[in-house]
Amino acid sequence: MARKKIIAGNWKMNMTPSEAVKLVETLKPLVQNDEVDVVFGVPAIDIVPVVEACKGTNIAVAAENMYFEEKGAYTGEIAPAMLVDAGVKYVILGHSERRDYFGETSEDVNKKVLKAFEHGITPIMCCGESLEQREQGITMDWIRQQVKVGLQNVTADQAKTMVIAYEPIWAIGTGKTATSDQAQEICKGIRECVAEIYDTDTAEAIRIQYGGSVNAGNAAELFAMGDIDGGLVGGASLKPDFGKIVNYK
Ligand code: G2H
Repeated sequence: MARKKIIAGNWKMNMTPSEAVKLVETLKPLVQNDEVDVVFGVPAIDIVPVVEACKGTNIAVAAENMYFEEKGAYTGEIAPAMLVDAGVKYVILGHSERRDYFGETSEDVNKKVLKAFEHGITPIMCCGESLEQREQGITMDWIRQQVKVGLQNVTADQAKTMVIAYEPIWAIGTGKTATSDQAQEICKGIRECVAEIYDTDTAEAIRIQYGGSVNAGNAAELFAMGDIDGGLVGGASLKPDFGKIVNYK
């Protein structure tokens, strides 16, 4: 079964609401491609205007984070039901910036993944190694651990619908992209890990993105690899180049 590519922008903390709407207007005509799923991952305050601006297009909107409780006294957090009500379809969870700067653990990520499924939001669960871990030769062990913990109590049927984003930390926003062979090797390893946890059908269905300095010049080569089902794109998703990435072929 051929997996549909999914190409998601991760705007990070970059656009005010009015800038976000302008960016949507710029990108809308450039990201028309029914052969891929196109997602804009946007800051919480941009979600409502961006969903509105994307109405009638092929673009789905993702949140960049979400809390794992239903509601209550969690000042500053965003509940899953709030995202659903605002029209969000995906949520980026466990990005390395959240893990490194805000202390998110794989256990937290797992709670969020389960809660997202409860609310019908598709998780884009991130994993990735540091440069130090790569140099120590423990990349795959580390990522297998992140994936296994992140997927605890997720059913096979749920896992089939979700997205895992492999993002080597040393390639994020640095301009250093993993080579297509390096990215393929780890994405294949993640798929094998999913097959061990569940079965081959689940491993064949789950979509695995590569993220880390994806740009208009390297997208085609990365996305041509057998186990790379698209990309999670940071810096280049804020520019018209994102249209070239979506239409990478
Ligand atoms: C990795 C990526 C988006 P960039 O964080 O998730 O960002 O493409 O800027 O490296």
